[in-house]
Amino acid sequence: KEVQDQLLDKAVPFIRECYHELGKSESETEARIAEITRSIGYKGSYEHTLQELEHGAKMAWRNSNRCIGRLFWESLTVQDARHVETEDEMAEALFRHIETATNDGKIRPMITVFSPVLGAGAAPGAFIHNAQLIRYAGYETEDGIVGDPASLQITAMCQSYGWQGAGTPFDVLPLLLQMGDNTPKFYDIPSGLVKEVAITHPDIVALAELRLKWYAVPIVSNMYLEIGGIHYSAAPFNGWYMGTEIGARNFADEARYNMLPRVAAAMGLDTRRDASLWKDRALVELNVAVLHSFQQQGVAIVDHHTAARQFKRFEEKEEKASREVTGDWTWLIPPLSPATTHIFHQHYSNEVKLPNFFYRDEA
Ligand code: HEM
Ligand code: NRG
Repeated sequence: KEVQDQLLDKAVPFIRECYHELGKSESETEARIAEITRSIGYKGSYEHTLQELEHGAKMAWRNSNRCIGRLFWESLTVQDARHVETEDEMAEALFRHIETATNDGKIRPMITVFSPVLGAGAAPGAFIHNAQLIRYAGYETEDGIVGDPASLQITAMCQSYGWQGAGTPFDVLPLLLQMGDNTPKFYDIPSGLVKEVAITHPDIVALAELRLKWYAVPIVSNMYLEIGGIHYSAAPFNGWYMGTEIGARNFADEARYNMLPRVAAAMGLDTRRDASLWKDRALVELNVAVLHSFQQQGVAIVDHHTAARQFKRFEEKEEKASREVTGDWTWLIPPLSPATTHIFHQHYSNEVKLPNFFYRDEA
């Protein structure tokens, strides 16, 4: 009973806000609320219409405090996969997501929404074990870690279910999928679906010799989507990369690919003294290389200066719509030259509005 009241307490404000934004009439709104109230009383839950799901997902992106890419929230493509019942069907829908979102490099922001977890007696929910649909494996070996150290746990889990990787620094992990209480199943992603970008620098030739590459599309799959009190536990979404995510973090962090010493060596920098700022110089050129390579190979990417200006336009657009922009300053500022963006010099309220995305507990 309490649970049902809590659900209704979230469903009602969502429907009012959603239907207001969609320009629906008072009577249609109240009729829908009455219908949802009946449904929750009768079966403990309710189902979103396709329109509610689509607009709710867009609102969740718009409310994502850590996201600098929110100007484009209205352009989100929603794949409704709520009818999916088996791991095989999940894999099929996710392969379709990867292909549609990649769009040969002209990346489309997209989300695929599977059936929600509805609790006792209800149909089992869908679960994706991977943190992103496409990510590189990480292996503990005698000579240290090979691949992405962030993937050690998921890699070991895939191996425990029978997967074997080639053991290169850039093995694409399989999807590890689960319906309800089933044993997870792994699915290799057809390699033709995984677009990758080889990293070269416009004038530092030696940088290509590091043999770096990265995948084109970040498809986040470790968050659940909450709309009107309903939790969609599998709702992977993607936009395109901001260059610093790859160049200033994935390649640069000591706990990730840790490439700054090798980039500095390729540049012939004096790495004996911190005060030579060799790390900073290596960082800038590594980030130049990432942006250059994606652009040259026709894959959408945004630099942090352009992204910050787009975020400024988002702030102005929201102001016009009489909505307050909330944000998490610590995440919105880029990890490279943060003070060159307006975001650094401003304050943001980190209040959490709904609908939104939240981290899942690990399975
Ligand atoms: C976080 C950029 C699209 C939702 C981020 C971050 C960046 C970013 C740079 C910080 C990531 C980090 O530091 O690890 C962009 C760009 C997009 C885009 C350039 C291009 C269209 C989207 C879409 C959604 C979304 C389509 C959802 C529908 C989020 C969320 C986070 C986030 C929920 C926080 C993730 C977390 O807490 O781990 N985004 N984003 N973004 N973005 Fe976006
Ligand atoms: N930093 C992570 C990706 C996080 C989400 N970033 C986006 N999201 N751009 C990484 O793989 O580097 N998005 O939906 O576009």
